[in-house]
Amino acid sequence: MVLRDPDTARLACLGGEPAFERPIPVGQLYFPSWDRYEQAMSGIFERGWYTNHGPLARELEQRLAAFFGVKHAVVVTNATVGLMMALKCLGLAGKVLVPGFTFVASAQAVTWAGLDVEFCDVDPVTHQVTEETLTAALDADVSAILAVNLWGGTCRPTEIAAFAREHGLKLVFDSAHGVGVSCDGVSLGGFGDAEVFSFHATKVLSATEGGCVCTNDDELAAKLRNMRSSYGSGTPAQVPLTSNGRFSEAQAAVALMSLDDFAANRGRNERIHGLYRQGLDGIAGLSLVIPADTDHSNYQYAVVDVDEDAYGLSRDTLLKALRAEQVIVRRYFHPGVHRTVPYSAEPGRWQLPVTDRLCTRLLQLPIGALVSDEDSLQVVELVGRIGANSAAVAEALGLGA
Ligand code: T4K
Repeated sequence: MVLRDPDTARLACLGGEPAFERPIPVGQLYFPSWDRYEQAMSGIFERGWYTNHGPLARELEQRLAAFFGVKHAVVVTNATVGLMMALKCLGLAGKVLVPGFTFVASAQAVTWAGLDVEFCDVDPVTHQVTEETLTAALDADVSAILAVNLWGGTCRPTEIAAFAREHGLKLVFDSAHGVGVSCDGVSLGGFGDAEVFSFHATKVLSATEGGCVCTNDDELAAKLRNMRSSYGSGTPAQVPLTSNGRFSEAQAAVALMSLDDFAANRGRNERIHGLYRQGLDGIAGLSLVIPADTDHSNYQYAVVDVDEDAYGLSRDTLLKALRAEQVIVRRYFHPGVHRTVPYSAEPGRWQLPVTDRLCTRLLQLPIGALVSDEDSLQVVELVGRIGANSAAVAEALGLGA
């Protein structure tokens, strides 16, 4: 990434040139070199087999099962479809507990599966669901929990699984952020009835679009494979509906290369995350969120908590000032899912003070393939300079300090 001279540049929101010549986005965007991609694609063209459980998709399923340490890894079009299928295959009825602080897809999948969403809050420090936040939302109509492992951290899945067992609830983990993450030495993948991972381009393990459902339950795996397409595959199993959640050979080729590169890409993320942490430590009011309860994170996101009083600017003003510099920061998640359609049709039904508060404070910084060490240092420098000029920045952006 080419930087303009940081010493002479004025902040872009104060009339200077953007610090970066090209946008640097949030999102991992780790992709193989063109040569490797071309070679993989030419193999697919030679075989003339492009989708419908081809050899690369089958190889990927085997390698993923070993990677996650599970009996079955069922690859699917994306994590959203994987969540919908897992919930549907479990034959649930009534309500499913879902955190309000998550990506909309978590709750939408529950609704698509014909179930009712019951939102719960999250822990203010870890941002994850806990036994306490689940208990506060639990009632007799709840049949399952959709727990989310956020940010490359975990919600302590062993404890959540014990809670689900104690209350006779099914348990699915939305581990869209959690590829290669472990808790107490155990990899995510085998917890609960099923765990669902995302291989979107913005994830550490990428298939461009993609995901997988992991389970140790043979019957559930057979159902998932039969629900994944209109004609089923593998062991026949009765399912209430079929769909098209198939994985193409092109997706599988990219995912296999991404799996080869995973350790290196994770290591690179760890380094950038460390640089952000070190740099932000010296800026009042800002702190980098450490992925919760994991001994091995993938550093899927670099999440900053903005304390407006101490930093001098709100999260949203900082976001605008950074975007003016071509640092394309995001505010995951905003607003809380309970405030989005269709759930917002019942205003006031869910009181989620922690979720609401986090939605105003968190900002994701660029991390992944397009971010060099130098870029991350430059981002930290910009964040410091924006804070040091808080009054002028607030006035220029018209947002109030
Ligand atoms: N559960 C959770 C907890 C999730 O976070 C997600 C998805 C899911 C379930 C569902 O997983 P999938 O069904 O997607 O497999 C992004 C991702 O699309 C989404 O996968 C992710 N989580 C969510 C948190 O973020 P957007 O709408 O913010 O992405 P987008 O397109 O704005 O991209 C982010 C940045 O990356 C932008 O600055 C542009 C840049 N970008 C993106 C793409 C796709 C590129 O430069 N090139 C690209 O190809 O949702």
